[in-house]
Amino acid sequence: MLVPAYGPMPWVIGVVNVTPDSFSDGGKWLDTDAAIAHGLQLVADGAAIVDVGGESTRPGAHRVDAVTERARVVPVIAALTAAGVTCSVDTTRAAVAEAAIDVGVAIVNDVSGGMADPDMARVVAAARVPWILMHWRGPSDVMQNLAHYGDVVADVIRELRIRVDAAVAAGVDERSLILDPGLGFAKEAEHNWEVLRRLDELVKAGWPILIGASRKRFLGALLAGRDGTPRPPDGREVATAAISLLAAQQGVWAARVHDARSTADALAVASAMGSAFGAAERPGTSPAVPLVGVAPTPLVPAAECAPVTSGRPPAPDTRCAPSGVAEQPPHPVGAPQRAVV
Ligand code: PMM
Repeated sequence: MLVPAYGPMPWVIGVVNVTPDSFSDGGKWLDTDAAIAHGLQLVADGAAIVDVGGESTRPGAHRVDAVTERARVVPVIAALTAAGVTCSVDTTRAAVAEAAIDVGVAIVNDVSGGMADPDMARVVAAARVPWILMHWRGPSDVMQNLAHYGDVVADVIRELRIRVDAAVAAGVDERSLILDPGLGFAKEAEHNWEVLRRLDELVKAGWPILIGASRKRFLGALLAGRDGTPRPPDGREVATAAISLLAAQQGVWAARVHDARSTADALAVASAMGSAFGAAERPGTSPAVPLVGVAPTPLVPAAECAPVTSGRPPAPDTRCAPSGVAEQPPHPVGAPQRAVV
């Protein structure tokens, strides 16, 4: 399968952390039934995709074993997929990704960009599922020691290109890749803000871009009280939605958030106002046009797709869809989005 097409607005990816220790919602969805119910709620709130993870990646986190991680995510993904929800699995382990694929996961979200498990590329290539490659410099317990950059945006793009080349060399279809600058991963607040300010440069590099700013520590610091106490994670939703909107303006493909409703609402406002967020920025697209009531670029059936030149994914007018997949409808204001995968 190839990457879900761009929507008129970025897709909202809702997060379900089936973990006891994630920084913002640890323990809330560790129970399988609670996690499933939360995934369904995220969709009702406007998420197009639900990202299910079984291992915390917060700074300083220690690893869980693969058996535990798999046991957390597989039943949740199986149930959500059976209910018609498009799911991604947030894992750096090939064995967990494989088990998730077996129960219908549509996308692999790998915060290590394929670096943590050398077998991941093989699994993704064999299953032909879209693969989110995040910018990563090392595991959570050491990553903040690695936050040294010359020009953070240029460095992130360069290091992500290396991950793309490695994926392609391992047999992964380049058109199935989504890139993510990895906000908060080996990055201090100033790096996160610089990346967000210059997201358009990442978008222009040519791949669909996902951002994951939701509730992150740099927002807690931004919104700190007068005494300097960081705002707790559940008070960072408005800031998260503001970032989603500003990222939409720069042409990102999707925003990964814990609270789907606030981001979906912000994007619905932009859509209702006829904003053409990102249309001018996306590779190969011509000048911005109002998106409300305008059908998205038709998708080309996979069989008719031209091969991709390395380093430059197809322009949207040659954007590919898997055979038999319907083109996505324009983003309906107020209604949940559905992804095309
Ligand atoms: N951030 C977290 C986890 N997974 N995946 C992607 N692609 N991008 C991110 O920024 C990202 C991620 C951090 O932990 P959380 O699940 O509590 O948000």
